[in-house]
Amino acid sequence: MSEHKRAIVRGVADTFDQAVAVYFGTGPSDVDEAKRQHDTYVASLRKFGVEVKELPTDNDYPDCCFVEDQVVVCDGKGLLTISGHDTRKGEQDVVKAGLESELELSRMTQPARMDGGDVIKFGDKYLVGISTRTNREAAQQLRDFVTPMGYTVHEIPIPSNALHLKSIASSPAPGLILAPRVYFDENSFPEDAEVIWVPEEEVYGANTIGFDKDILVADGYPNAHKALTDRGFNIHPIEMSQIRAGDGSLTCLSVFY
Ligand code: CIR
Repeated sequence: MSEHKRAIVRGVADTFDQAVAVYFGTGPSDVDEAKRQHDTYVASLRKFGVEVKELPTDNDYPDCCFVEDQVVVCDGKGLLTISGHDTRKGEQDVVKAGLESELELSRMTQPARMDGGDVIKFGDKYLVGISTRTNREAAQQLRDFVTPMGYTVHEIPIPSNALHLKSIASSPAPGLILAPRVYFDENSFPEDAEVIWVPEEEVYGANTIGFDKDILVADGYPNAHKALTDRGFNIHPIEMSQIRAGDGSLTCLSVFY
């Protein structure tokens, strides 16, 4: 059974063309198209049976659709992060309001800085990217949060040419990781992980969301798609070009709980 049953999402702001964009492009150029792509994303989650709660957007926060960065969820509890980018801290109030009736919430404390895009739940482990947005203090606070629930934390250094762990990797199914080799070394992932390496030029295609045998993927990454279909998965590509232009991937647009 997929772990992806309920999710929050947040609409694309009218100001999305001012989103922070450093890695995948120079910023969104067509906000209406970004909104259409977001609508298709939300419809796709619903198609896979996810109960989706839509939170109001806020034009004061161009990046506010990327809800994933604001909280990390573990077994009915949520740990609110301290955003790794100062302009994004104010996005959290609405995320907190949307989740506080659903989850028991607590907060990280300074000097922790974390974006949820650096966290992959992987069986009984949380893989945590140590990046320009997420520091080791935050990894330790996440460890303190998940250890009582029976999980461990595995830290992974993220090279400076990538935003988050999930900008360059995902776990489309239990035990499986999809990632480009060049961003990682042989010790990056846990020993028991089966890693499918995708070509470097398809790094964006490494971000996926799995629903058992069905996998939501970004359109336009044929080698990543083939690697998944060769393993018997059904892939469901959606257009992400304008979301990508704001450095966002599929996972960034939702928090599953
Ligand atoms: C940022 O730079 O913070 C946003 N423009 C993109 C955040 C993407 N979030 C994610 O990968 N989890």
